[in-house]
Amino acid sequence: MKLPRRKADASLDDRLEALAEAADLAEGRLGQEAVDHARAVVARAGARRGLSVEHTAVALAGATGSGKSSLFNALSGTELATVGVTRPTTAKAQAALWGPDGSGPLLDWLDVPLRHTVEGDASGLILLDLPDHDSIELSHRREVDRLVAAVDLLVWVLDPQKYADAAVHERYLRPLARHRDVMVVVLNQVDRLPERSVKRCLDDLRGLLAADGLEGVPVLGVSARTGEGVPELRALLDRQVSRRRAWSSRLAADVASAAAALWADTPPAPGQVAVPEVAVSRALTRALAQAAGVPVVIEAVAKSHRHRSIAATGWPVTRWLRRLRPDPLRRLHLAKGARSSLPAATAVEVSAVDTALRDVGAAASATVPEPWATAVRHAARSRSEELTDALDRTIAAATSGGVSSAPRWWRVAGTAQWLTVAAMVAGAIWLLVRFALDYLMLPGLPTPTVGRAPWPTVLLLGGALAGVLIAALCRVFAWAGGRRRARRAAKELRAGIEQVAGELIITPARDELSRYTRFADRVALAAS
Ligand SMILES: Nc1nc2c(ncn2[C@@H]2O[C@H](COP(=O)(O)OP(=O)(O)OP(=O)(O)O)[C@@H](O)[C@H]2O)c(=O)[nH]1
Ligand SMILES: [Mg+2]
Repeated sequence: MKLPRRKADASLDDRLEALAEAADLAEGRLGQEAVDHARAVVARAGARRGLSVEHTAVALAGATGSGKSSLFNALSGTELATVGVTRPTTAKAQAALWGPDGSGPLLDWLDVPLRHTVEGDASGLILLDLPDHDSIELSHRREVDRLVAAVDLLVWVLDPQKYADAAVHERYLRPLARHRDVMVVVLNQVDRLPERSVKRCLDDLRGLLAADGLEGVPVLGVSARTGEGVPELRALLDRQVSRRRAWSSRLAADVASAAAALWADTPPAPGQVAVPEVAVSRALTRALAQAAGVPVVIEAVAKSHRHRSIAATGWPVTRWLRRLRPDPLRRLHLAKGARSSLPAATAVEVSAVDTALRDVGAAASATVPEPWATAVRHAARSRSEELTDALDRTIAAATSGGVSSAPRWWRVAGTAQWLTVAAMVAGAIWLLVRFALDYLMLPGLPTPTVGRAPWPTVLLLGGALAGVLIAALCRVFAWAGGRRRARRAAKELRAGIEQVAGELIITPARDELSRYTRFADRVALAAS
């Protein structure tokens, strides 16, 4: 993905802010080194911006014996720096100041106590002679690294013998590929080369620099001994110093490097990150429902309704038997907070949930590069420990009424059933009275008939038959009602489970995706 040029480059302020936020967002996701580096850049930029912008700190850096101190003297027209034959010579950096007013805090921050004022113009140039970067002395290398990271402009002093040394190219020049605007490379000691070799040597050096990613960086052939090329170098530095922008170009290059290190590759343009929409999948809901025992609960809802329906509308003669049996829903102890008696998820169910979670993670992270993809997958599982409890609560809430309200027809059927019992009892008493009168040989009562059937018999048998028929009919209704309630409960439970999955699985994954898109956007802005 190529970074499109923005119409108006973002300000350094915006880019620094973006880098700081990108570092915070990358915390725990990307390598700590890149995150720390980005934070160090932000901190350094904050410090440098608070110091003199009227001064430009220029460092002469290079291998031991390349002639940094000699060039320092040649540029400043002094003998301030010790030029030695024993290597290494320079142990502590020192500064030559052209116009020292107001440079104190900047030099304090650079931690360069050795300072000399150069008489003459007060351009604001601060020239620093550094120790050798390839030193056998660790303290020298530390000093060099500290100052190379902090100064506004870098002059790499190479010499004909060592200009191709891997040390300077690999350790310094290549990582500073984004700093070509604040860098000058000089090939010192050209007086030691036959004239015809100078150009060839400089071309060779340019080729090496291009391979380092530093194509177009100014390369000058100079001699600190004869003074050749020194005025040109001085003029080049003066141009940079008079612009008073090297400090901000340097910080901008630092921000770009740090942003690139955070991204590791070319960052996408802001707002161009493809982020998948993650939703609760059907497979996930199904797996969670199975593992949470939803089918058992739904079945119990249907059975409970039938159980209570029969208890309310069954044949009164036998319905009390039904009351002795427990309600199938209550038997599951689904009340909130209580330990339910739902069977624990089987290994197959657990692994189905696992697969569903993995699928969600894979779908969510599909268009996201590593290591963010891993972070998204982790996020999808980050709260999976909470699933069991949350699902239990959802089931408890969905069935909290436990038993549904009694439908009105139960009352009607119940009353009808009592009427059938009343008819039976009336018929039975009537028959008993008749039987007693007969037994006592008393004159019998007149017995009205329905067709040819006597009334008491009709009442007794008809009541019994009607009771059984009503009970049978009610069973059909109860069965249908149970099914309906089970469907409603299933729907409610599905909605509840989707909500739990949304909260505990999808939202963390989405949050991580948003974190990634924000990060990508911030990095792209910082790198612009
Ligand atoms: N012929 C020639 N010799 C030079 C030139 N510049 C420096 N030298 C010599 O190279 C040797 C090292 O010079 P320095 O200026 O001390 O080198 P340096 O880079 O400061 O070395 P360190 O302080 O050890 O890092 C000295 O003997 C200088 O006289 C040059 O342009 N031409
Ligand atoms: Mg020196």
